[in-house]
Amino acid sequence: MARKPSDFKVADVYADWCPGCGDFGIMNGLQMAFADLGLEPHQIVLVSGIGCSGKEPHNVKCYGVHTLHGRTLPFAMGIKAANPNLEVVAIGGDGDGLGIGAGHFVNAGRRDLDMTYIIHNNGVYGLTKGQASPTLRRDVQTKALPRPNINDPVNPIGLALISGFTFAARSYAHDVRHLRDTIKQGVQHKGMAFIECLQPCPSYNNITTKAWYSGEDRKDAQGKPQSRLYKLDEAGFDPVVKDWSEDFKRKVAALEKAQEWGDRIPIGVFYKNELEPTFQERYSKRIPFYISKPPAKQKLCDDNGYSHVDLTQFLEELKTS
Ligand SMILES: Cc1ncc(C[n+]2csc(CCOP(=O)(O)OP(=O)(O)O)c2C)c(N)n1
Ligand SMILES: [Mg+2]
Repeated sequence: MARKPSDFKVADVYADWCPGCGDFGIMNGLQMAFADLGLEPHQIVLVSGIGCSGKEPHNVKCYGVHTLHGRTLPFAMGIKAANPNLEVVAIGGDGDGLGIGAGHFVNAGRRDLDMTYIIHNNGVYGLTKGQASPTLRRDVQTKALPRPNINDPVNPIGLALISGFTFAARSYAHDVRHLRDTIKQGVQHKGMAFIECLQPCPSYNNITTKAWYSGEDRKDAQGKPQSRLYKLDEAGFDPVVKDWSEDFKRKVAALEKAQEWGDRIPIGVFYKNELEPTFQERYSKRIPFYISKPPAKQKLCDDNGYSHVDLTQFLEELKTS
């Protein structure tokens, strides 16, 4: 049955983000992408961390888990490893994924499970009232900061590339069609896909606002705003690694693009490599029935509740060691 975005709406939950928050756009982008991909709600698990962004699973009809701050990825990777037949999408804030959760981010790239991770990049800790997040640039002073930010930012696309993510893309919360298409590409990608979603925070980030992204401050002679965002595919950028010999070249080109900020900000796919075997493929080589009978589908006990695993010998060994 063909699905519609409204099939992924949750009727009885009030989305309590601030008016104008980019989280609404990301929610719509997810619902549109899932519908276009022909997925059923029961096939998807949306896993979030703590932050305003952490509320996405409340508002999208599918399985959802709102986990601990910074622990989005280990939780989501555990679900995917236990049941590789599920479509797992991890989601969280820039503080959640690049501050407290940064170690998990790096190790997620290294493992390359076949799933998707989306970071809401608003430059602030929105939920806790606007402290500087790890992506806020040095010397920038958003309105909750008593002084300009003293630290340098993390580059999310750059970190994804060097950590081993096999797909790295960026989109924008207020360009929902672009975001929908980017999420679709991320979900369809064979391997660990990372999507940075630029997102204004109307309450606490008064610097990179919606008006700033759309270039309201720099109109042309006809009075038309000159958007700071431009699309990589329209600029002729090719992110796809077709042969290992060109991998380094594509990574360097992607890193160069990831450095661009300010007057021109690229969105779209920076890097894509499907030559790398995924965690699922590597694991299936060791355990051939891993996909057909993954851990989540195996019986742990008999009908009387007794474990199928006989721990007697193990316990005896423990006693004597
Ligand atoms: C272990 C732990 N440390 C700190 C907090 C407080 N806290 C809640 S949300 C948050 C940051 C949220 O920022 P971000 O991840 O960027 O999400 P946003 O609200 O901007 O979407 C912090 C520090 C917490 N909940 N748990
Ligand atoms: Mg944030």
